Parts: sequence; structure tokens; C-alpha cells
Amino acid sequence: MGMSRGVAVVTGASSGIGAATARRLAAEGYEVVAAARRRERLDELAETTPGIRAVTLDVTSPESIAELAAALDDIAVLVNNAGGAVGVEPIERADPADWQAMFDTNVLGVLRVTQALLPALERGAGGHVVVTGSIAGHLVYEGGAGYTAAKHGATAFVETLRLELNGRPVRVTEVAPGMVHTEEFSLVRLRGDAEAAERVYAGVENPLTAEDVADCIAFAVTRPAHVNIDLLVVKPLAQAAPHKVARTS
Ligand code: 8X3
Repeated sequence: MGMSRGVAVVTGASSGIGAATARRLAAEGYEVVAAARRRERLDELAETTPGIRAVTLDVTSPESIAELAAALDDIAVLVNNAGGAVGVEPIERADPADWQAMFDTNVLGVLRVTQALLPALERGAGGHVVVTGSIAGHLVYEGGAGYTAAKHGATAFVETLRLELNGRPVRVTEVAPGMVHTEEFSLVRLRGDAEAAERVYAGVENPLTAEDVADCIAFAVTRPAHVNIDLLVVKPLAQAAPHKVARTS
């Protein structure tokens, strides 16, 4: 093993893109703090992967975030990954509570955690804020308004933060994936309907995996400190747009 690249905090690390990113950054030589609500999953991740430490975190709770911040000295990377989609109803039938939940994690969660960890990101040799965005942050589609609005919010956050931190040693990157086949994203979005969740990926040859997205995040953070990757949009070959997906069946 080479020298440590420093501490990398990954939120939403209990599954999917977050867990894959925690594993990948550990393999790249970071001391990874894997943060999420579900402690048992994190403990399993930490026990099976050298270089990962589990920390319980709820990105909707300022107290929980303050506890995390107090436990960290300087950090090299913050991957704001916690978030997701709830519901696919059109606007006329959408539940404001779903929108609120999506804004709370995808937008306000990113704000809260970034605010709390910025001092630690600036303390060391230079920091890097990464946000797991989405193609939904760059375009819209029917039934996706709450999620696309939230992810557009996350994109606005990233773009504004980069302007405001100009001249300071903190890089700011958005990684915006399209269709990624993870265990939970569509299941949560479709309120636990496993069959409907599987239909999202039916006949799609090789949707992205969580590891594909982790690979993009690892690429961005391992560039030299003066290289800022602003935005990486990544989709499977089979997906030209959210609604334009080649299917074999
Ligand atoms: C998920 C991608 O296409 O469902 O962030 O909006 S999509």
C-alpha cells in the first residue's frame, strides 16, 4: 500500500453508488468514512473492506451532522451521495410530502453536510466536494418532476458553490448518472414494488452499475489538485435519454 490520500467521507454509503464509492476510494488509498443511517449495513461494509470506517449519519438531522463534523480533523474528499427518488406520479397527483422528502435529502442534505464539513475540507492540503447528481438534474421527464426539481437544485448548488469557493483550495464536481441498476433506487422510487422496479431495467443490455459510477467519482477525485472536473454525465450505451432506452424485449 502507498501513502494515504487522506480522508474521504461518503454519505449514503450503506448501499448502491455510495457503498461502491466507499469501496473504490478505499482501494485508491483513501481512509474512507462510510456514513449512512443503516448502521448494520455500514458495519458489514467496514468489516469486509480494509480502509473503511462506519459512521451513523442522517443527512436530514443537523445534530447527526454536527457529531460527524466534530469527529473529523481534515478531510480530502466529501462525496454527497445520500438521496434518491420517491414516487413517479404526475404533478397533478404528486404528494408534496414526497417532494419534501426528496428536497430534504438531495438538496438540503447536501447543503447541511457541505456547510458542516467545509472547514475540515479547507484545513488540509485541499479538499474536494463531489455531489452525486443525475441526468434528472439537467433535463426533465413526465412523472419525474419532484425528483428532477430536486436534482436541478443539487446542480444549482454545485455550480454556485464552485463560483463562491473560487480562489480557495476546494474542488467541486458533479457526477450525473443516467440509468444505474442498483438494489434500491427504483425499489424506493416505486414504493417497494419489486416487479415494477425490475421492469425499469427489463431488456436493457448492461445498465450502468454502481461500480461504473464509483469509477467516475474516483477519476474526478484522483486528478491532480489543480484539475477540476466540473461535471461528468454518464449513461449506459443503451440509454440516449431518460425516455429513449434501447430494449431487447
Ligand atoms: C436516476 C436517473 O433517468 O431515473 O438518477 O432520472 S433517471
